[in-house]
Amino acid sequence: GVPDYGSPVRVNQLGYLTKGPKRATYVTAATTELDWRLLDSGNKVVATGKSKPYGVDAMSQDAVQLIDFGNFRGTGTGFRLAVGNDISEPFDIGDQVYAGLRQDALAYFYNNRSGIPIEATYVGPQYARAAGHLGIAPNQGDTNVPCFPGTCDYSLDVRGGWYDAGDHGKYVVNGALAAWQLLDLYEASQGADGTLRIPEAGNGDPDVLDEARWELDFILRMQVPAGQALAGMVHHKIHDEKWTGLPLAPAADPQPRYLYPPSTAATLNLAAVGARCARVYARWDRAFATRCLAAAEKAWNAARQHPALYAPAGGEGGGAYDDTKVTDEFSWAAAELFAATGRASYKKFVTTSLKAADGFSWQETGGLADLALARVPWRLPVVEQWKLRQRIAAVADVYLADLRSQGYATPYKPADGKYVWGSNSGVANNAMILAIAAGLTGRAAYRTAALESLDYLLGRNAVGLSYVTGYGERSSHNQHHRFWAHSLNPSLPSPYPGSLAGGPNSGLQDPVAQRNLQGCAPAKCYIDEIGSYSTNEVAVNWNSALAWITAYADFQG
Ligand code: 9MR
Repeated sequence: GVPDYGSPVRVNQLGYLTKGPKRATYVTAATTELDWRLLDSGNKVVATGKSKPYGVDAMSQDAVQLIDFGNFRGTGTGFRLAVGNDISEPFDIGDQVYAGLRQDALAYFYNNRSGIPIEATYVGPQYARAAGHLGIAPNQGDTNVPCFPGTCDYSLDVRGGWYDAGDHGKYVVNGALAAWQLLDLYEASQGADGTLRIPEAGNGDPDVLDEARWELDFILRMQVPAGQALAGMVHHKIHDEKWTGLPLAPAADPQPRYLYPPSTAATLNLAAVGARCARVYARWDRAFATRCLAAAEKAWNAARQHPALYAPAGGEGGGAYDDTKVTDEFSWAAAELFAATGRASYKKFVTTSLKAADGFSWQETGGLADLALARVPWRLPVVEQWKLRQRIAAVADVYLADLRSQGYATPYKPADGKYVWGSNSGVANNAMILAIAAGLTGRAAYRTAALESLDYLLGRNAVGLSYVTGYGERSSHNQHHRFWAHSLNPSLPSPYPGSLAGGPNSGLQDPVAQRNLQGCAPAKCYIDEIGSYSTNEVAVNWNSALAWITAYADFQG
């Protein structure tokens, strides 16, 4: 049958900032301008205007018109936008629209912690669960995890960290990226103690740093100990021997778990995030900062000695996170180590810069070198500061043009016309780059575009869905997750509010997508079913992107 995309009037179903952009997209075959009405919660018309014909949006194949109600200055809840008889989902307008999501996007991480009970005090009774993977039967990890047979002969205590996604694996490369993004979020928009509902609230350190530390402690445990052949290198990942079925609570996972061989990429991820850790925690916990830097430098030196240990594709029981190009990881790690220490010996290894076509992801980290330098401009000569700003602005210009030129405004527009696995993180990460460019240059258009990117994630898109659970009248709520598996077992909860779905993926890389989405336009290759892991999974490195950009938006309100 024809999928239900809800109202043809597509809006940000959470809401719009009083002093932010306010645009919507209307799906219609009409080619002449149309009258729109903004209705308040009492159905009173509070603004009117004319839509702008657009034509067919390439990524969705939808014929659309654009609506701009940015001149409206009122605030409130329950607004709706109408064209003829078509009426949008309701939304708010105010300065605080992102305050709740900002926190819930971060609550994702506590909910997905390994090695600690998730307590009702913080998340409510529905979401509480026993600690996973503390070596208590039937769990076989993670306190004494052996290497995959035949790869080495020791075991490590690698408890803690966050589960990657819908599965119970823990992977260094994207885990490090997610932790890095929370540390960067802290630097960009600060954040105080006592703002999150986590056990560490009230300990004196900002909560977002406490949350990031849960992962950092795990990543540090993944480093090969002194005395071993590959000392200082970092195990790529730890996960189950075989893929487990759904649903399955972490504490009920009976599979053997293994450490998979160290990789240059994982090692450099520790070097990068460890260096950032050292810089950010210096004023909060000097001992931890010192530990982070020591581990980061050890990792850097080990990676220099073993520059081509690549994680292989394929395998059983966990994601591959394979990568055979690590020049970008070397460069990012060097930039973070330079940012932390100021040493020229690191700076000379910074060889990459931000590129619009790449943005950044767990696999492509070259652009992060520029984002690292952007946090420590005083370490650069004035001419280099200027060049750095120019480079980031040039990328922001591309994303701005991409956003302005699409029917559903988004800074994500892949050149090959194909949406990738986790495309929603591409949207959020590009929005982050726009926001950083706005800060560096003071150009308002970048800020506007960064904020408008959130409209796409929250409902102004080709499927008329907010991709964030619990935010919006129509929102994703069947994401692929072994514990938040309500659609498979009604006694289990739905995803925690604030969980971002991976989003449209042209690749149709799972059976549910293959059965339901044949021939889909890129921006419509999405299905809110728990079995569709290639379009509808959650992941730490996607929610970190959401957390960053919602913190920014909240700050702008
Ligand atoms: O985010 C990853 C994406 O970039 C890859 O294309 C995909 C296939 O290798 O894997 C994604 O990561 C998944 C990981 O392999 C296993 N845990 C869930 C992750 C999110 O779907």
